[in-house]
Amino acid sequence: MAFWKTNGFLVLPGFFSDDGINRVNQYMDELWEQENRERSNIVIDIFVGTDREKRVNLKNSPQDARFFPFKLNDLYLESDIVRNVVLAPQLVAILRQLLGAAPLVCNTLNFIYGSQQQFHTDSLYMPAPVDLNLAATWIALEDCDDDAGPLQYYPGSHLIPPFRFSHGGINAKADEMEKYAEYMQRAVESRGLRAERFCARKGDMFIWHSQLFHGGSPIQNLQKSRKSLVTHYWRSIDCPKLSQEPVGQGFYWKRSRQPVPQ
Ligand SMILES: O=C(O)CCC(=O)C(=O)O
Ligand SMILES: [Fe+2]
Repeated sequence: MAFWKTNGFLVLPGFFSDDGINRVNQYMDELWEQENRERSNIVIDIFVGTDREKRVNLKNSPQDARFFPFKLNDLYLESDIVRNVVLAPQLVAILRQLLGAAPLVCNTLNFIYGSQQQFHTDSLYMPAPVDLNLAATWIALEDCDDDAGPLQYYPGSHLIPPFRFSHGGINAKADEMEKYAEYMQRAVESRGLRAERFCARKGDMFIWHSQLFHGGSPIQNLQKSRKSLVTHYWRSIDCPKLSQEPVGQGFYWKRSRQPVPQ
């Protein structure tokens, strides 16, 4: 807890056994098989033939989307293999301590390649319903080399007071993102913070705080995958209006799928 409070993250080496991880990888591979793809309701953010990510239904995505960076959204809604990993009782016990209450899965993301996502705080995109009660986990589904675009982060950046957008909140307002980035850059520099990278081994887990400034480093070698499972958690008690299901002493939000632009 002391390390978490000072640094805003935890590294748990070898937290998951190969068995659990292999089941997720096998499930992921099977998803791309033609008949499973066609039957699925899964929503994917792809980066093929577009500068920015584009949200589409997996069944309508180009066949080669799987060979380029993408995010598969909310597989926890589809598969108890994923649910049982992201709400494993030993993990739930840790999240209960960090959040001070039972965790609620609010989304999951599956990556094969690095995200190359700019430095950000997750409260921009899924601010906790109460205070800063959000935590996220990054589970390595394989070893990650330094040139595969590892997760990067500034230890201690979670203590930077959140940037306030003109609407008064901390969730992103698209036309003020430059101001946000300047504010955060100045804040990490004035505190003398230095970015670190998480070059994980399969089964390792990284947990971070709502306000940890982090992103995906550039992929130096496009041949290299970097399979990972990211989960964002709120607190169950902070979300009395959401439909929740229990697993492993924690909960998941039985949400509707991310809307796909027509
Ligand atoms: O895995 C990454 O590169 C970044 C993922 C991330 O920042 C997120 O999903 O919140
Ligand atoms: Fe993030």
